[in-house]
Amino acid sequence: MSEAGRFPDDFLWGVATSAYQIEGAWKEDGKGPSIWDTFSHTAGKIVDGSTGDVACDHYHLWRQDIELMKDLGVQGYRFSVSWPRVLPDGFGPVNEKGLDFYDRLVDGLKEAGIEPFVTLYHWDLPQSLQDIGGWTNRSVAYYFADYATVLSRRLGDRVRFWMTHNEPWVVAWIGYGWGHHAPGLTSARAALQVSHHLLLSHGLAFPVLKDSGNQSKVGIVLNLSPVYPATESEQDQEAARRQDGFLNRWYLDPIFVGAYPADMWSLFGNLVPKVEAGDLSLISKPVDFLGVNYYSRSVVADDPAGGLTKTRSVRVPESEYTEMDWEIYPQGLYDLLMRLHRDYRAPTLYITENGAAFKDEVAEDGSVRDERRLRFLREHFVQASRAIQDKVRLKGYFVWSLMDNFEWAFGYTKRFGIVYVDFSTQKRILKESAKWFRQVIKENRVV
Ligand code: IFM
Repeated sequence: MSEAGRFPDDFLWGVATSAYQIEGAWKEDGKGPSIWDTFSHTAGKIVDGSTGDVACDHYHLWRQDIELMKDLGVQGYRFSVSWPRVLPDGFGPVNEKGLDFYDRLVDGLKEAGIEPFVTLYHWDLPQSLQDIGGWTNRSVAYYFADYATVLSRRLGDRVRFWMTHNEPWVVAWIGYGWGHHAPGLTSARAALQVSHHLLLSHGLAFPVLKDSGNQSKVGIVLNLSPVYPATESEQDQEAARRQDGFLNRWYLDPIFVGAYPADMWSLFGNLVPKVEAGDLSLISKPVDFLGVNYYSRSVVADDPAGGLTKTRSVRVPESEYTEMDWEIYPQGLYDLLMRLHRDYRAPTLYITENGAAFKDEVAEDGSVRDERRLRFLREHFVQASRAIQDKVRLKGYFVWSLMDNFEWAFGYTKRFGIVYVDFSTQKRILKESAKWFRQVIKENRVV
């Protein structure tokens, strides 16, 4: 790559979504309930009282959504499969109609020349598995591997790129540690055990997906956030190291080093998970790629009253923040990619999610002028291109998200899409950022 901001010829541009956030059809065609159906139907859990019952109605509108992607010219589409749509009880009899949906979707994408990137778990655990303890129960990791077998047998002749999990840190801490996400538990011990079982399930599913034919490439997606100390003081630097251990190294080390970070193991004390012999060697089988979800950095100060890691997040007054109140810090993407390259000798990398929520409005002329999102994406693309120039093996970039959708505990109050969705009519409108992205893809450079 010579010219700055130009991407390699084989670079893949895509968009990402997840099943619960867009599909709707929550109890159609034999789908079983997921923990997110239960959670969103529980009063007080979602800020606007909404659910994913209908969401973007993608289950019915998927053809139109493929047309949208075709129009944008994306080369890849990252989506997730709803486990309870395929296996209503999490294991046992397959729901053929549910599996047919993904079969048709994959065919449709292939016909449109769009490469499917399939995530197996993007948070919608079958409720029946939660009834036996969810991810705190080691058996669920084995059920996950069986679920992987079902998918690989049915889709493995056409799907080349598989991701076992999306953001295990979020599943563990926000779902089981702090209770803001399904299943709504609040136990640090559970969160750490869940983290381990998620990684174990990745290790168990990995060979299954590798065997699915078609030279499949298998990876995992982590939410990673470079951590910076609030000041240069030794205490703050130590605090940053702990926070990095908590957010990043607790997942990266088992996968790339085959061990949990010793400093964190001792910090967690008697909360550490039960790990059986052989688990870490399964978890550390070399992945074909790492999926990186990057949204923001983390700036922390030492704080003895600051929970497990004894840290406190610090706001940066001169920075701009998104609707999620996440600091916009494009340079963090470059720092993160370089660190993965340097410290972990990461194999192929994909940015599997990057994007931002802003207040979008439809103007009188019907357009949605989301200049801030456009600027956000442009600045992050520039950092990605810098990292490639510095030899990082970054092979693709998926914008989160194709369209506005159900943003978990925030319901429909946060819009991340490059396509606007009017949830009362299901009308889709390309935002300005989407039109600009189309041009980036066409020219394969930051325009
Ligand atoms: O919407 C989520 C997605 O499901 C996982 N990564 C972060 C996104 C924005 O919060």
